Amino acid sequence: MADTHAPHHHGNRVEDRRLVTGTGKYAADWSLPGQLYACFVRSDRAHAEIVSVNAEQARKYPGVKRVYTGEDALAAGYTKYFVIVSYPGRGGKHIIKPPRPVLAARKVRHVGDALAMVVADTAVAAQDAAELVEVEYRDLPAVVSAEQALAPGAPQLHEEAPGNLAFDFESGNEEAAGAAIAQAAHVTRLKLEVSRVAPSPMELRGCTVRYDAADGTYHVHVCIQGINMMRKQLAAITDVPEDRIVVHAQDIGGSFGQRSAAYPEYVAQMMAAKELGRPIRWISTRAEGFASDTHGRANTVTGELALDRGGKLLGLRLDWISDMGGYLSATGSASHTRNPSTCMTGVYRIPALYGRFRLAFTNTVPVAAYRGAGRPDMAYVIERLVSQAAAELKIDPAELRRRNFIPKEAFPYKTPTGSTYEATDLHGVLERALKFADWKSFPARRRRSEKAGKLRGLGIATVIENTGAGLFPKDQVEIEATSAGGIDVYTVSQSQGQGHETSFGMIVAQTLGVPLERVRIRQGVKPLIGNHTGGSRSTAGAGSACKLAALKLIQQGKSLAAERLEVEPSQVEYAGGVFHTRGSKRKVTLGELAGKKPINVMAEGTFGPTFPNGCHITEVEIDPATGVTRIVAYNAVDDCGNVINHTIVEGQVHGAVTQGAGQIFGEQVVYDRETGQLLTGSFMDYCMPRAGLVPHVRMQDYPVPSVSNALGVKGVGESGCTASIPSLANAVMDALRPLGVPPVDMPFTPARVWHAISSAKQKSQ
Ligand code: MCN
Repeated sequence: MADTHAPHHHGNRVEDRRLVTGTGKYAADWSLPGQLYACFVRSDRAHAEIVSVNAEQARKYPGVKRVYTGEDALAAGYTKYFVIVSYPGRGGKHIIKPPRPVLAARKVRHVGDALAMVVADTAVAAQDAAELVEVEYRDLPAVVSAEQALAPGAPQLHEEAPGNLAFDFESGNEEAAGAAIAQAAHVTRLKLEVSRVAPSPMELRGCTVRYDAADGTYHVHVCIQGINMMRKQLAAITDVPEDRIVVHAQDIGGSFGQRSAAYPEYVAQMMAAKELGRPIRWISTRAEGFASDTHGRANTVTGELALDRGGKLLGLRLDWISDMGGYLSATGSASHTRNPSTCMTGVYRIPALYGRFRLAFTNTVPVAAYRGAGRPDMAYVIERLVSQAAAELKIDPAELRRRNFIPKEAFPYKTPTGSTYEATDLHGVLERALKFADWKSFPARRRRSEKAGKLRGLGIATVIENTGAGLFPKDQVEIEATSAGGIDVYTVSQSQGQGHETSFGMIVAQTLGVPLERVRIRQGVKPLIGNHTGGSRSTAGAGSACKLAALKLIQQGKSLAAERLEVEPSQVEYAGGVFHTRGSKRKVTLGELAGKKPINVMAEGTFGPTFPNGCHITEVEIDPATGVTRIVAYNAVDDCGNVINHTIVEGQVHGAVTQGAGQIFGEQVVYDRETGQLLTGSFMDYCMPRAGLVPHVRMQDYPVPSVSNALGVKGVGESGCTASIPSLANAVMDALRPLGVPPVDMPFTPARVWHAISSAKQKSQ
């Protein structure tokens, strides 16, 4: 293990006072003079032709300015959408992107599909009038499962996509994996479903658009993950030049991948803002969010893992079917093809790999990246297969992993699916975690639980993931040192709760040797090149550029100080915000140098990807009488490279573990199979995790510094999801297996677990 340690900081986040005292500024806090209010008319059925939209009554409603329909969207030409996949799939075929008018025209494809927009003086008038819009539909049969959508005879969503197949992608070597499976002494097979979930950040989605006719600029105030990603998409959809779109945002109340997209509502608002000459505001309701904010995961995967008798992994083949919903989202197709395929070998040396990834259209809300974006899904499949294989071969699951890890000397490791893992220490992480979790004495704990009438299970997951490479070629950061001694740092990453003001502030403060209080992080206010916050890349990317910019500031300060102190720059030394001459007492502070004119420096770089990895060991206790599962121990050891701020890292892991636990034990978006109605459209039906679900998450850092960036960090924002999902599922299966329960899938609700136990008991009688 590496002994390099970045300076640790244990302390409160500097942004928290603002955020918890109600002085943050979120999408709904942008209130513009003269603004009008939009309300969307949404489809109440899953799949139908629109015969007519009669807005006559709505138009007459007091306060209504205009009602827009799909025909307006068609007339404006707003029918494209932005999809980040640019690579070909099987046989060189490209992804199919059928048109998507920003207001559905002629056809609706999911419950919640927006087909008209009412604009009025007040939000209430807009809502009242929206209820007066009469839509005549011709119902079509609906399909809400990806597997069924790809089956012959399924209802067709888009003419352009025969068989509802949006994209057919593959990775690895089909022949080699096939041969390995055909010849292996043992093959473990599982069919798994990574449920569709609703990310549900605390802040509701919202947007206010102002059009400035004087210079033809749209000002879009919206919840985002970064100004550049939003502007690029809006420009791509509307053909408005990027320099005529200004995106504004300050605080974001959570996103988890869901806020990166330029949703159709925003474009419809652009259309109205220009035509009506007034700002247009729209704030979603929670129910609208369930039916129109992108969902996450939604994969059905058949996996086959080939091993020899000694438990050596020989090959892995996956048939991966992803549900994309009614339309492609910006990120979903990449999240469910390239993202999972880059880490398909997991932490193991598997000589033969092959994955086929098919993306299907269904009559459901579009699916996009959700915390982990395909990597938790992949980790779930691999780690369930490995633990299942261990059980079948009667090998300790930690030992089976140990035997198959990519050995230390093999790093940097080129995987059979074409990515290159940077160095880590898999054995070190595992051994530390086994000790941390007291793995060896589990049998005693299991017996204790048994005495109390409970089933106890031990789960393990050893995972690795790639952090996002980013859409933009580099990350720029600008620093401005002012005469008052302040250090203003500008980035275009966008914290949604990750605490960048603290961690990026620390990077700059530590590089400059000044107190954190003097540094102010400002996101998205200067037009710089750089990536949005996503793919756990902000620290490696923008964070690295922060460090480079601070170093550049010292360099620049030295030459200014040399002039002021009348010496050669080489004679100037710097420490703690002060430049002084070597051996003499003459000095000048950064603030004094910035006296007349602030000092500005800009630094940039291309960083990443990084490969965070870890081992999470969990224990659950199941009450066989009720099927209720309790997580009784959670132990995480994570290698996220050098740690900038341990408290934030722990918070990130804790939050993501809770989201993983939510998915494993209850969260699931459910559609009615016949009608395509959304059955989980509120928190009354959709089971959000509560604080009591997750016990104290014990976490240890195991830093092996990255070499791909200036800080030696690896991303951590998603690790907790990637590791918790397989670890908790493996714990449940470990508790159930002794009863003869066959593989069960998420969500492990009390009903499902109870049924699994009862049917196993019946069979054994
Ligand atoms: N950090 C650190 N040391 C490291 C790595 C990270 O101190 N070695 C700190 C960072 O400086 C930063 C935080 O941990 O404050 C997360 O950093 P990083 O891993 O670089 O991830 P990003 O900042 O790019 O955040 C994105 C990631 C993603 S992709 C999702 S989804 C997600 C997540 O972060 N969504 C979140 N965490 C979230 N947390 C909150 N509260 N809300 C969301 O919407």
